[in-house]
Amino acid sequence: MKFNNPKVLIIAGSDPSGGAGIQADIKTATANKVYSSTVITCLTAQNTKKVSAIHNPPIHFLRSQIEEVLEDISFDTIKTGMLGNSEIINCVADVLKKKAKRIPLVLDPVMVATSGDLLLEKSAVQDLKRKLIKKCYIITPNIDEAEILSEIKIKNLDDMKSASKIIQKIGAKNVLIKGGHLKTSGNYIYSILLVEDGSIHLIKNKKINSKSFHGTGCTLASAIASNLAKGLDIVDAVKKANAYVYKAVKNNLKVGKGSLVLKHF
Ligand code: PXL
Repeated sequence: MKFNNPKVLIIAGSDPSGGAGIQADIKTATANKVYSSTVITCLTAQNTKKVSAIHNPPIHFLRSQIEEVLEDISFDTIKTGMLGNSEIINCVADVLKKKAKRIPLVLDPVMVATSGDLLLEKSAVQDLKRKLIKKCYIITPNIDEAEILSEIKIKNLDDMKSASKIIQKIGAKNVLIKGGHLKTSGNYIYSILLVEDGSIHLIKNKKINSKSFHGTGCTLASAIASNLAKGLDIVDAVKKANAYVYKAVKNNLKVGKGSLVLKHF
């Protein structure tokens, strides 16, 4: 291990059900033995079934939160989750550009919740691309997000590879496209990791049969950020994070009436 006191800064939204968002991020970092600081971009009112309301803090207050922790603590990685709208994206991008230029950014381009509720205003996609994706070390879209970002339809592994190359051209150094939402038959889910050097790595997971899981995307991105903070290289960081999520999904918990949540312990 490169660092003996790894620290990740998480910039994301709150999910009071505890299944996704910043709550899932903290559980993941802790289970992976990494210290986490958390900047809250927004509060959501939600449970395992639905999101009913979103409350954004005043933008100057969001800025203060990020500036205060960055001024004090040296982070090894930063992870962003739900950013909500263009104003929030622009604020986060601006502070990171000024105060955290050299810290690797793990960007989960959160757009839609498992429940189907919209978590990013459609008009904000261009700012996400221009201001943050351009600067990130790794981006972790699912199929739907990868389609929106690459502007191509994704029906199979070849399409995933094409989309990953388009997204890398936007500026993301490494691109992980998660295949969980791909409508294919068979017993496996395939994800692909396109690395800086152009190599493509296939990640294969046995399907776990259940309706849906809440918080898998947040957990995966936080596990990647935690592993990078510990000094793992990108391929090992992603593979180890994938194994962590797989186990947490397999051991899932039913805490409410909707989606199942991940078991981090
Ligand atoms: O999983 C995406 C996500 C991210 N952040 C928050 C969420 C969700 C999904 O529900 O609520 C706050």
